[in-house]
Amino acid sequence: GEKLIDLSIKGMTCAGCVSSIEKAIAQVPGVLSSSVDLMNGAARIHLNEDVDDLNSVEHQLIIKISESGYEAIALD
Ligand code: 9UX
Repeated sequence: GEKLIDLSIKGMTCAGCVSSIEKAIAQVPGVLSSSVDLMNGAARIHLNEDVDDLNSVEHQLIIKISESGYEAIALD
C-alpha cells in the first residue's frame, strides 16, 4: 500500500509557517509530497514506495522540522 507518515506539529501560526515546514519536509530523502494542515497542527507525508525504513525517515523529518523552528511529534 501507500507509505504515509503522520506527524503532529506545534508552533504553526500562519501560512508562512506551513510553507517553511513543507520545504523542510521536502529535503528528506524518500519524500514524495506532503500536506500540512495549519488549523489541525498536523502533517501527512507521502513516501516513495521504495523506502524501507519508515522509522528512519520519520526521525529525519522530525529533525528537519525542528531545525526550522517547529516541534514535530510522532503519532503512530
Ligand atoms: Mo507567519 Mo510563521 O509571518 O513563524 S511564518 S507566523
